[in-house]
Amino acid sequence: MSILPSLKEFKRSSFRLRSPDAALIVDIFVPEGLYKTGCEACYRTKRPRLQQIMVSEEHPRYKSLMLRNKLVDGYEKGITSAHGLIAHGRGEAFDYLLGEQTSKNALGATKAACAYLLTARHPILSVNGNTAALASEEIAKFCTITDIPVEVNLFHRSAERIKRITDHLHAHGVANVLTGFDIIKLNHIASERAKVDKHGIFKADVVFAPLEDGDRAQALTQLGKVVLTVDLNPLSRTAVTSTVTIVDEVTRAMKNLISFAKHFARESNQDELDTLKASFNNVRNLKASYVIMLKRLQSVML
Ligand code: PTJ
Repeated sequence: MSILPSLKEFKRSSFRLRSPDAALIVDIFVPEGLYKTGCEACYRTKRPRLQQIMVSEEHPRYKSLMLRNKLVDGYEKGITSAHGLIAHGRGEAFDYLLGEQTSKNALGATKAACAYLLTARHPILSVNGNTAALASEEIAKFCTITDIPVEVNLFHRSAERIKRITDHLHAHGVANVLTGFDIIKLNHIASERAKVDKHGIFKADVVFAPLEDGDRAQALTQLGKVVLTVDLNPLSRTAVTSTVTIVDEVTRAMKNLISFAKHFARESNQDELDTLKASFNNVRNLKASYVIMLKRLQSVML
């Protein structure tokens, strides 16, 4: 028997809220039986007849649903592209195989990435529509600790989206956002991601680009830059061509990155950071992710 309510039940368990002056009417649907302890979180949407979606913390897929809500919200605000929603689905599939948790090797990669960022001369954090929608708060915290600037760099580039993402990042406390007024076009990139800021990605020696596409990761590496990425798909061209690939979900990875940055800010040790960089092996790290996925598949084989 399905735990999901039928459409009839779903409609019955709805109620309507009015603002005091009755100017705003909000329909709230609380599917009975699905949520045990009331509504801990809600997501507002502009979709007709459905202004709020409640998600209970008790729901077994609470974290996943909240991430989806953030992305749909980003899409409705013109931050995330429609393609970004599909890209997230691919990520989710890989996350399922990883057990939806940070592995030991992902943590090691995050530590190495942090070491690269803290020892760089010109580090930059490249943000796209998915990363902005999912992790703006974490980006703000990380950039405040490290003083690293952000560049908005998009696959589906438009002046409108760049502005919306920049405003969104500012609203979440990211102070230094380069929006690409001083643009240079990089060679060997067959997408709009080739357009980079002269004072950002172009000048950078270390580029941190979560949810990157393979084309640019490869081109940036060929330009002699260190490329750090977050990608749940350890088989992707981005994962294979980057200097450090964190095979983890971007919000989990950013939280861990903040912890490492705080730790290193307290007791910064150049030798330790250099050793971390020198001892990191991306191929070995990716293989460890393949093994995790393989073991998980073996353990659930019917
Ligand atoms: O905002 P734009 O226009 O720059 O577009 C951004 C997307 C993500 C649509 C664009 O860069 C793109 O098409 O990317 P790809 O080539 O689909 O690659 C995205 C990768 O990120 C895939 O390998 C996914 O598995 C992975 N991924 C998706 N969601 C997450 C993720 N990795 C970590 N955390 C996630 N939440």
